[in-house]
Amino acid sequence: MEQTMRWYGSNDPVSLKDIKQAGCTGIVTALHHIPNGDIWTKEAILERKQVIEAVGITWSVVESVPVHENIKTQTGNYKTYIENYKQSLQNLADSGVFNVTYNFMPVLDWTRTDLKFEFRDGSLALRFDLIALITFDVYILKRPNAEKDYSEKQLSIAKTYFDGLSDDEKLTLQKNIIAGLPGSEESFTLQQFQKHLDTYQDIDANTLRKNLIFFLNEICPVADKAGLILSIHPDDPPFGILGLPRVVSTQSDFDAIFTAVPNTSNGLCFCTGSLGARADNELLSILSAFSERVNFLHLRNVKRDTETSFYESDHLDGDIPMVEVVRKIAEISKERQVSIPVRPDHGHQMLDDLSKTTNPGYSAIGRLRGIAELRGLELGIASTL
Ligand code: DNO
Repeated sequence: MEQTMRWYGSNDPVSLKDIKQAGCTGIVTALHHIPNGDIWTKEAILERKQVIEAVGITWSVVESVPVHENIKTQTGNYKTYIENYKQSLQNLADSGVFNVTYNFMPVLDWTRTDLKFEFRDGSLALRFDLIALITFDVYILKRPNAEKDYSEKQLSIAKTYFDGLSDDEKLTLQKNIIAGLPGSEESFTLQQFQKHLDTYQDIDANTLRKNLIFFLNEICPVADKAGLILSIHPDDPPFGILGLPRVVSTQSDFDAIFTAVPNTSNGLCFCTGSLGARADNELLSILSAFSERVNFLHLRNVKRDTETSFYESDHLDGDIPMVEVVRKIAEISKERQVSIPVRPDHGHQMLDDLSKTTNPGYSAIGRLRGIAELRGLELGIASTL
């Protein structure tokens, strides 16, 4: 695996030199300052590339070139946004950056309800609890008809939970969900958020899938020709939230995507933490089924702790069989003769980072621990192959 870390640009409290010292040879980054939907110019791409290369490392993966909401809903100027997307891809390839990640999650990118969950060793982890999400949905956002999506039991547990929250805690929950986690390019007020949800009123999973396939049929030929590989990131969490449709959550979702658009550039980002939040996702089976199409790896573990929640555990400890996953990746890499870029996906806020302002999930030390453990695991396994 080619070891990388995500870097958010010059505002990131973790520097390129820090990432290099963690043993990484590659960087995962995006031009976050460019508004969603606009073309990434060659100048802007090359400028970022030079900053990275000046430290003696390379820009391995773009995460993400965001997909404009109009493309997902096929409304407004979506055709222009698709043309812009193609141009950004071409400009990336012309600048020597060939691996591009994106997602097709409606409105929100990844979602957590608690950004400071105290892990058993005192470090802080990210957590998702459906009850907290229902609380937000029904009692804070007050989405019209939201109650219909939940059982009586869920609603009553959520009401008790809501009644126990202070005003500050309610605000924190709201912010955690809609103020934008690192990497998600959007941040909303309650009103704006509801307006965005409304645009999906007539869009069910079938329509969203159709829109994704339309988009892929447009961009994949451009990517094929330019020598680019694309990696769709799975939904996080991998099930419907807030009444929104989801189409990148399971093995059969991937099947539908790759069957409809078999182009060689059409690949996936194998994110163990996203997929593994769902007990019925067989990670090893997904990896085997699409072994040729895995272009990028996000390795982290999750622990499904109650019926409704999961938290991000240590990289080698949790419900994901990380040893088997890395063994399978080592086998695939050997067979394909490639070194697939990997990043330690998230890490706990720990040690000195506890007193610093860090991007949730993206502090230096927790990720350093993650990549170090994964590197050791891979070396150990490789020596047996
Ligand atoms: C969270 C990330 C996501 C992911 C995007 C990909 O930590 O895994 O932000 O990068 O969904 O487009």
